[in-house]
Amino acid sequence: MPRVLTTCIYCGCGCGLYLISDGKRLTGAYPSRNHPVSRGALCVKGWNSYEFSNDLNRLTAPLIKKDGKFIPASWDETLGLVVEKFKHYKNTFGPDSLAFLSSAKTTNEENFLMMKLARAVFKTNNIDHCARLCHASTVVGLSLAFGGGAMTNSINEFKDAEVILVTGSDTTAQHPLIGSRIINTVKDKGAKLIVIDPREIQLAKYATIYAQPKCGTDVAWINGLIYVIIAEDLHDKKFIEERTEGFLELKRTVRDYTPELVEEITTIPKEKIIEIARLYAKARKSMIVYSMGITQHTTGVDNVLSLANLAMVTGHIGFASTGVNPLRGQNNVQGSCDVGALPDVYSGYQSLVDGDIRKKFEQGWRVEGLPPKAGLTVTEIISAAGEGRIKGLYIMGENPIISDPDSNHVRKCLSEVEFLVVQDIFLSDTAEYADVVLPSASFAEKDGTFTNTERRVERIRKVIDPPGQAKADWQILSEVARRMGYKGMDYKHPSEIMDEIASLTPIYGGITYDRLGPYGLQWPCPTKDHPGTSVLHKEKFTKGKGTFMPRPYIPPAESTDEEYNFVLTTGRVYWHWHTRTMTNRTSTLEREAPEPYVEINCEDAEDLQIRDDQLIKVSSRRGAITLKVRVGHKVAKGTLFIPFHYREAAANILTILAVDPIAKIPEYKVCAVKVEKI
Ligand SMILES: Nc1nc2c(c(=O)[nH]1)N[C@H]1C(S)=C(S)[C@@H](COP(=O)(O)OP(=O)(O)OC[C@H]3O[C@@H](n4cnc5c(=O)[nH]c(N)nc54)[C@H](O)[C@@H]3O)O[C@H]1N2
Ligand SMILES: Nc1nc2c(c(=O)[nH]1)N[C@H]1C(S)=C(S)[C@@H](COP(=O)(O)OP(=O)(O)OC[C@H]3O[C@@H](n4cnc5c(=O)[nH]c(N)nc54)[C@H](O)[C@@H]3O)O[C@H]1N2
Ligand code: SF4
Ligand SMILES: [Mo]
Repeated sequence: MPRVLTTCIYCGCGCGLYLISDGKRLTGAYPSRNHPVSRGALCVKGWNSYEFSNDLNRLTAPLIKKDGKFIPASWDETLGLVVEKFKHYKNTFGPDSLAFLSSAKTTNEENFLMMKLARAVFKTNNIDHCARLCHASTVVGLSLAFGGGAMTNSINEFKDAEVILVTGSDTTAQHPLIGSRIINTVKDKGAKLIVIDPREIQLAKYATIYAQPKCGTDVAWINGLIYVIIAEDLHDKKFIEERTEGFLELKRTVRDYTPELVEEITTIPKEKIIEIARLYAKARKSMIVYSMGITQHTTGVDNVLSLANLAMVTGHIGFASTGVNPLRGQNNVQGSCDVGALPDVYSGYQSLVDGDIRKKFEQGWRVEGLPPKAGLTVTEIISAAGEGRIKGLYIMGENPIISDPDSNHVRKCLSEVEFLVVQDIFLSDTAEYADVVLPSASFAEKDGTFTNTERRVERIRKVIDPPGQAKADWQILSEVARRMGYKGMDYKHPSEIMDEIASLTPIYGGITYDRLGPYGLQWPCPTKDHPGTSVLHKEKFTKGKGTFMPRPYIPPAESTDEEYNFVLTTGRVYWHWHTRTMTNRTSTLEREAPEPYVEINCEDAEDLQIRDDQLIKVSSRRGAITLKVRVGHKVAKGTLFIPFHYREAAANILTILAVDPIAKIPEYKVCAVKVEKI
């Protein structure tokens, strides 16, 4: 059977896998034995990643909505309509009446083209993507502290860590191949694991210390650890002196966070705070791993800054098996940020406020007048669409009806926007609201690159043809540009787009398809002979000195009260992917987790007289859903957990549209709800 080496479509681990086909359809997938991440293994999603592409419900023709019904149309007619509408809005209401949501499911080349289309052709910076909902706090926070917002170290370094502190990351479920590395290091090499998570996740079983904080109290316990570290003289004075600034301010801020106070705020026993501080600080090689439990808060940036403080105060950064390691979620969310699908930067995080950089892109793209003002973020775009400020909205490979906070608000906004284009591989819940739907090729049907969580730029390769008239996203975007009269977006192959990215983006400067080989290259890779970089901030931080930015503890936007007396936190399960467009079309995955549920603590279940599997109603100030309960010990008393995958009982009907003031990330991890038996 023909087999092709490619990269998994699901998570940011970026496993290498072979797809097998019979020439027409995909028939299987298996791991690459020598790949640096997968090393002969895949998780269940990787093994089954071939199935959804074959689904009979794939979009196969462009669709135009007429009298509320989708009618198949030609590419010519459909793109003609898109360009006519977008041109009209641009000319009548100005470029900022348009907005673009890009996609971390698509390639670097496609994200680069979407931002080029928005900026060079339509002259707006209203472009963003799901990183806003995900690691926006990381991009802002780690840039402020270190000068760069990416994972500081690499997956292969987990094996030599002495201590691994995991917080707000259900690693074995969401980054399984990293989860198994962590478990192996603990079991085979005796590394110590610290897990701090409001849910007793699988990794807690392997932990030397497991602590269960109240949701949304992270700054408090992190400041508490730093308090103990300084009080017990465990801080790295040489590192602080030589490589950082702002230590005195840190000292001043954390001196209030005694273990007693921290216990009061977080419910973590004070002895545990002391024990964790000692364990993390005393080891030479301590790694911090975090994900959405840290970022998805109105204090997301504060949380990230606090973790950066913790790493710097102990000197646990700048060499192998240390660092602050945000696990990036989508297969290509790292890359979508890297190539500039963000409202305030071009590719390589180059600021669009900087006139010289704008000039460089104007010359590279042969255009004039690139807009200098930062654009709107995801949630701002959706609200602006509802208010009529955005007239034309182009969504590629995102499903905000299910994934954005406060779904009822999103539904209202998307039903009111004048003209909505959705480009997807399936007719998603969001596509139902569209005026025009454009059918895309899946990851198995095109060439390109994804960048994984450890900054590894890897190839994906075409295995089969797309179904019907579906086209690769980069081809569709190029065609829109061409029809707008722009001549700078004709490419024969995505490798030419990568050459353009490299020419304009210093951190990708040395990357070419020829050089990527089977296992990719890790950026920064500035020149054609550079081998790539596994550890960041080695001799000095990207910004020079690392900056301590201490933050006080601030409670979440919504707290519980007499009526809404439960804290709801939301997240994911091992078997499903986000809005389930792909995993609900994969038999093995769908069989394992076919329906929505809410986790509740045994004591609460007893108080409320509800049994396992019983249907209950959960409501917030935004809406209500009905779903089955799972009674257990995973969450503490007073807390509920709902996976947000299921349209049948969408968790985001309940969540709150409150965002971090700087990163604009929504507070998906805390809101107040009530529970009723039905
Ligand atoms: N199977 C599967 N894998 C995925 C995905 C998927 O949909 N399905 N999505 C991918 C994407 S895009 C992402 S971003 C990642 C997300 O990966 P994770 O961040 O690991 O996943 P989540 O389930 O969102 O939440 C992580 C943890 O945060 C904890 N948590 C909740 N509230 C708090 C809090 O206040 N403080 C702290 N410290 N922890 C808290 C939860 O209990 C949970 O264990 O996963 C990626 N991998
Ligand atoms: N309550 C709650 N909500 C959350 C979160 C949470 O923890 N709790 N997490 C947030 C996070 S971290 C994230 S990343 C977001 C994810 O939110 P989304 O990005 O909206 O979720 P996905 O389901 O991954 O959407 C990807 C879409 O791309 C389509 N697609 C797949 N491949 C291709 C392709 O090659 N081309 C095109 N054009 N389309 C393609 C899929 O069919 C799907 O419709 O959800 C956020 N929402
Ligand atoms: S760990 Fe992530 S990249 Fe690897 S096979 Fe599983 S979903 Fe795919
Ligand atoms: Mo994410």
